[in-house]
Amino acid sequence: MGSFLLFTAALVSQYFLTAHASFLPRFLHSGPSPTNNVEPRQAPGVIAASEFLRRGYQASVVVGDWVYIDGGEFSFTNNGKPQFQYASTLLSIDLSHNWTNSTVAFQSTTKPDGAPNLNGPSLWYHESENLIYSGFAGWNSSFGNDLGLPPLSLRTFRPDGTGSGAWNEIIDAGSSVWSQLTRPGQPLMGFGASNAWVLGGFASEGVGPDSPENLIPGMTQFDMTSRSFDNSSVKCCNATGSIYKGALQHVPPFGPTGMFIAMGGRNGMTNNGGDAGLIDFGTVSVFDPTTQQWWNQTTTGSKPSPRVEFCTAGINSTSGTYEIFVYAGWGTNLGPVAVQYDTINILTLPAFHWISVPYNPENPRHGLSCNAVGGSQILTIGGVDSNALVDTGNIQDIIESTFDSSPDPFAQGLAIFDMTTLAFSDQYTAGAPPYEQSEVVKQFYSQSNGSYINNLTPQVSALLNVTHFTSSTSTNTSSTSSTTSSTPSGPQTSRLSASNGLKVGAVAGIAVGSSIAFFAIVTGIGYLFKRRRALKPSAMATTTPTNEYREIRPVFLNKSGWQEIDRAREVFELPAQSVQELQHPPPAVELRAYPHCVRNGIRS
Ligand SMILES: *[C@@H]1O[C@H](CO)[C@@H](O)[C@H](O)[C@H]1NC(C)=O
Ligand SMILES: *[C@@H]1O[C@H](CO)[C@@H](O)[C@H](O)[C@H]1NC(C)=O
Ligand SMILES: *[C@@H]1O[C@H](CO)[C@@H](O)[C@H](O)[C@H]1NC(C)=O
Ligand SMILES: *[C@@H]1O[C@H](CO)[C@@H](O)[C@H](O)[C@H]1NC(C)=O
Ligand SMILES: *[C@@H]1O[C@H](CO)[C@@H](O)[C@H](O)[C@H]1NC(C)=O
Ligand SMILES: *[C@@H]1O[C@H](CO)[C@@H](O)[C@H](O)[C@H]1NC(C)=O
Ligand SMILES: *[C@@H]1O[C@H](CO)[C@@H](O)[C@H](O)[C@H]1NC(C)=O
Ligand SMILES: *[C@@H]1O[C@H](CO)[C@@H](O)[C@H](O)[C@H]1NC(C)=O
Ligand SMILES: *[C@@H]1O[C@H](CO)[C@@H](O)[C@H](O)[C@H]1NC(C)=O
Ligand SMILES: CC(=O)N[C@H]1CO[C@H](CO)[C@@H](O)[C@@H]1O
Repeated sequence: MGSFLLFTAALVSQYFLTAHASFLPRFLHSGPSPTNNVEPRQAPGVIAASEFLRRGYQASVVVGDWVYIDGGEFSFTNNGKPQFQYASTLLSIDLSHNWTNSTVAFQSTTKPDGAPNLNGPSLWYHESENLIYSGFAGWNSSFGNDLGLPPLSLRTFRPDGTGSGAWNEIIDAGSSVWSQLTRPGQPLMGFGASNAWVLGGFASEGVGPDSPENLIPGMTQFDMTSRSFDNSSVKCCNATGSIYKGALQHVPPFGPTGMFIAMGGRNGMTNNGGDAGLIDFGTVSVFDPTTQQWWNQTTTGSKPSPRVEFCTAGINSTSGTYEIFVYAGWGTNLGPVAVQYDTINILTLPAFHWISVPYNPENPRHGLSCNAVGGSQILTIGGVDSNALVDTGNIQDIIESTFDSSPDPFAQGLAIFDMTTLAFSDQYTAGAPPYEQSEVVKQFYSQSNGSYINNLTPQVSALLNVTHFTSSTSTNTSSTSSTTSSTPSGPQTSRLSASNGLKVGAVAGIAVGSSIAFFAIVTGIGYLFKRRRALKPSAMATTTPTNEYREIRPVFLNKSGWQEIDRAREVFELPAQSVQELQHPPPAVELRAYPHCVRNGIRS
């Protein structure tokens, strides 16, 4: 039951033999390097805007005046040819100065030998120590020659206030701590109040989420103060199995010690196509870290369609509400059907009401990260092309197509979205004034007269009754507002770190980057579109997918698709190894039929 047929690793290794011959050497690079107007690859992971194609599956976190970006993969052109690589350094962007998409500068900081370069890595900030913890979650990149998944270990990075910092291994690979733990791929993760929470996911070293045994049940807590892990069997989220590829958003101002909201993603195994397994946003799950209990909460309003690998960013308003912005992601089909997932929906708390932001979907992306970066701004980073054109059934080709079908229309993959004006903005503005609700959010609260309270689960309502807003000016929550000094995630004042006087925390508390990356799962029958892979930079910008489909081919087959498999073999002479099981699926695309795009008389 529920196992899926995947491509073989053989196809993947074939790719590495043929396509990575022209890799640029990895740089040995020490220290930060401000990199404006960079050469194509002045430093690892830093690409000139003119050569940049895509970035995806990274994680990002805001600490003080910097956003730090770790892990993931990127692509760029070299003499017109696409190149693919995993990120091997820690990048950072200065948030203390204004920048535009043409003036933004990345810094690149080397990582120590042995520090893993993972897709979808965990980056948890512990404010009281000014340390970022990394190394627990994630999986290995599909690109580059660093193939093995490094063993579990835990490292800290101490930001130095200049975009760089110092690494330190605090739990090495030999520790007995790891004997009880599995590195999770694509769990739902969040941190706050000195704890990180890791919900679900699947075993990174296993065969991906295609097999039930490989899904990780329960939730793991990492206590950043005692540096200890605790694995509990707590269930969440209307999930029959395990959950992954969704978001766990920290909401500091509500609840005795804040709260977390799990939303979206995938639930356990997927059955026979459709959107089975995708978790509806009509119910979100509320986690109270104090009692470690989960509660279901239904939502009202205009929710996002079910999806995976979206990003979230949350922010407290000056009106005593907390807004969570859900951006992009995909419904597990590549191609034109993915364009509709270029959306932004706001979940406003305490009402648990969705408001959708009106704009034309045109830049679908998934595997991106988002951070609230001060004032009303969200910085969105990367995201691969969900409207990718796929030319073969080769899994590596499919992965690459999401990196090279089109250069990111956002220069350097970066965009700023203003949560008050609800528009993408031309520039990042340093020192912007505090976030205020947009008109639509204001309007909702003034019209609801507090009637949303009737929709709240009693236990959630009780949590919402404890708030930590510094100025509850025009709030219309029923809050008995209390500023609890024992709540690290509550209002923050600037503080000095012991070592260097770095000002931290003002932004970090509200800026939980959520990199919702992806992993191979095979969920049905995929029909892929052939396209020319010879990538010409001039042509890329104006790629019109529908004009380039030349051929379709069944690729991924699940058990309910046995007939299709047989048919596929007859029709396409699919190589036998194409339907064997992968030892370790590459972090790949989820594919299913594109019924409306059938060409050449072949139908699903
Ligand atoms: C990822 O790591 C696993 C386990 O070390 C390995 O079997 C697999 O080949 C790697 N995959 C890629 C695409 O590098
Ligand atoms: C937590 O424990 C369960 C049961 O032993 C195990 O299946 C799961 O893999 C553990 N979680 C992690 C993240 O290791
Ligand atoms: C949440 O909903 C699911 C599915 O209806 C249910 O199994 C679970 O027990 C509920 N959780 C709580 C705390 O009510
Ligand atoms: C749980 O999922 C089922 C099936 O998708 C749905 O009918 C039900 O309403 C969900 N329950 C909650 C509490 O979300
Ligand atoms: C860069 O910003 C300018 C305005 O400063 C805007 O017109 C343009 O569309 C942006 N370009 C990209 C690629 O994001
Ligand atoms: C940054 O941009 C804002 C908004 O455009 C502007 O008001 C401010 O003067 C700029 N700051 C600097 C130092 O240029
Ligand atoms: C809120 O109150 C106003 C005026 O008192 C009324 O017009 C409106 O219908 C009410 N809205 C709801 C949702 O009850
Ligand atoms: C929350 O506060 C409101 C107003 O004080 C009160 O009516 C309500 O009963 C409280 N809810 C819970 C669950 O305590
Ligand atoms: C919002 O949260 C930030 C960070 O915790 C805090 O500094 C700020 O005072 C809060 N604003 C309000 C209005 O509560
Ligand atoms: C102005 C306004 O909307 N006031 C409402 C605030 O919320 C309470 C319920 O907590 C309502 O009773 C008020 O009418």
